[in-house]
Amino acid sequence: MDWPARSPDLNPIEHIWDIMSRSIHQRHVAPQTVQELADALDQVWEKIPQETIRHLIRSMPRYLLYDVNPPEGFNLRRDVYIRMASLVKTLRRHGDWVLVLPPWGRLYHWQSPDIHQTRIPWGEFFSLTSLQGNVPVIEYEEFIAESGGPFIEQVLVLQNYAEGWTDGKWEEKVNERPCVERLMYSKDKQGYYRGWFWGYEETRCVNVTCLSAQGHASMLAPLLQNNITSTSVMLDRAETVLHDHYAGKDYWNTRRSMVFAKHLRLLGDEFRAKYLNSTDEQDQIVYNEDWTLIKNKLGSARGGPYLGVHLRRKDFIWDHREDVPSLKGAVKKIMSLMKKTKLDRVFVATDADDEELAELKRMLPEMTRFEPTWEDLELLKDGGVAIIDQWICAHARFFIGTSVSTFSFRIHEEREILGFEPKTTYNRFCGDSEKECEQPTHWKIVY
Ligand SMILES: Nc1nc2c(ncn2[C@@H]2O[C@H](COP(=O)(O)OP(=O)(O)O)[C@@H](O)[C@H]2O)c(=O)[nH]1
Ligand SMILES: [Mg+2]
Repeated sequence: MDWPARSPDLNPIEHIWDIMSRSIHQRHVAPQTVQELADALDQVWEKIPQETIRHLIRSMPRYLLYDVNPPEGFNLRRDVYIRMASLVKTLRRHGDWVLVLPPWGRLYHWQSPDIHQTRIPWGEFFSLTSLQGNVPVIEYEEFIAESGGPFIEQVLVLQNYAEGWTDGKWEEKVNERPCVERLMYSKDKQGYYRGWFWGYEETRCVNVTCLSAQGHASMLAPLLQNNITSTSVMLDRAETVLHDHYAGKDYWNTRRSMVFAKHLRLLGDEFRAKYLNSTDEQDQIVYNEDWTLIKNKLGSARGGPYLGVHLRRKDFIWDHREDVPSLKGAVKKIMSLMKKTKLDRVFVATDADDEELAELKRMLPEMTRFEPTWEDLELLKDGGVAIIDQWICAHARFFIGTSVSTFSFRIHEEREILGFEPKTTYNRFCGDSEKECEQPTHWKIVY
């Protein structure tokens, strides 16, 4: 290799470092190799000014990984991504941080039998180039490849404070504390920590500690920047920290960048055209592959000639929530909405079991559903089918969802991006005997 000439403002050590970090960026050298070189330079190290070392560390790529409490579903996880993207943006003000996307899998709701549903990369559900237009992200397998192996230096398990809020007073704080819950990581014979790591069994971790945290995501930035020198840091239970600014400009930028993967959008569009007489052109929906170019005025989108319904069942009915309707109650509402909106087609997205589905079809014969064949399902997975359902609901002329379902919330956001009149979006079913049936909040899009 030809060594570039040293620029006069760099001392020899800085010069070497400069070459090394450029090699990392160009993916010629793994950060591990650099670490080894740095170790070899240890003797001369002491002679380098502190300021230079700080500068050097800042110029190294660093990886932020994260995971979420296992029982949490797909759509809350999408929300946690927004919090982490925001944290990485803050971190990037002082260093070359990259967000590593936690592979999908082992979600409680993804129960379709006989299909492989772990280690699913984000690219199967979302457009990676779109995500990258917001913040640098890589898949976990890319992290393994470029960081030298399935090896995470530091896991920080986030938790609440054992003592709760002191004196009932809310304040933002973060401290290393003893672990409150049983640790989901254990040491192997070599002294490395092993854990779930998204089904990548060979992943090892050097150090696991617990961190009590109370506050917004970017509150963790100073600690990650100054107190931790590891190249790769994973935040487990990342849902513990809150949004930096819920529904602000940064929130919406990240949300807009979460474009569904193209094959899922295409399948959704084909279904709309074939069964619902709905195309973007007829529906007056302006769309662009590049999310940064979509700035539709609220009220500009007309939507396809059908009523979109998200009817959440399963765990939402098992604990007899009073804000969730009976099937009969839901059908009654759907029929009255069809009359009011003069729409004769209804698209239903639901997680209802077979028995409830049969009942629903009996009471509402005009309903349409996206029903994947087994082959489709094997290809798309439960997550892909859920996204197609969301996509079709997002294009309906009028939408009604289920109370406090993050699945419905994500549809609201999608419709907000497409430019629907809020009245056609922020609607939900009421429980059969619910007294005050408050409708969902309109979180206005910010550009
Ligand atoms: N295909 C499909 N899946 C659904 C629907 N409703 C719920 N699900 C499944 O159930 C999960 C619900 O969990 P989650 O995403 O956490 O949303 P929430 O529990 O409603 O807030 C989804 O991720 C889907 O896997 C639906 O209408 N269509
Ligand atoms: Mg859930």
